Amino acid sequence: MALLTILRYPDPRLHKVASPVTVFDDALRALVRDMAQTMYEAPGVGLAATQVNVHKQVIVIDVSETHDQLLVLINPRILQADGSQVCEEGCLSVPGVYEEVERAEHVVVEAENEFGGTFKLEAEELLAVCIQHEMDHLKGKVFVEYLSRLKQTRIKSRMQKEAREEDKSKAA
Ligand code: GNR
Ligand code: NI
Repeated sequence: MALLTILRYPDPRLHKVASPVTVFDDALRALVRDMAQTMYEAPGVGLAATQVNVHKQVIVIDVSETHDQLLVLINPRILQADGSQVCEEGCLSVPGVYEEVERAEHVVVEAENEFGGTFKLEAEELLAVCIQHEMDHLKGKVFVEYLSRLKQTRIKSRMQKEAREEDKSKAA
């Protein structure tokens, strides 16, 4: 098992579009395990492969309080989306930023698991939000892109400043 490095906004690699998974092998299952470990350790309720610089359609999610309900979504596609909800979102790639985003209230998703089996999942509330947030990552979209240009600019400069300060304290 290994912890993976999470890319920080505004890293341009967060805007790459992920390719579908075609081979369901041990390397894929190792990636899923490492992503799950990285998500639990962060801690976060979801992680997309894009965030660990792997540009394949792989997502792990666990919104349970007990952290024992791991969901693995490979090549996810939305079959149905309806209603709307506003949720305060955060992102492991944009630490410290929490902003409200409007999403579908209810989604039906089809995906493969890490063994290549296809399943359907119906979700609402935080799980539905999380699925949409992670699927955006696979398309190269970060949640701050839903905010005003002014907020995006402020968040970008705050992240860049924090990255510079971290580099300085590492050098010292
Ligand atoms: O840990 C996370 N929490 C969260 C809270 C509200 C809406 C979405 C999320 S996803 C986020 C982890 C993450 O960055 N996934 O990409
Ligand atoms: Ni995120």
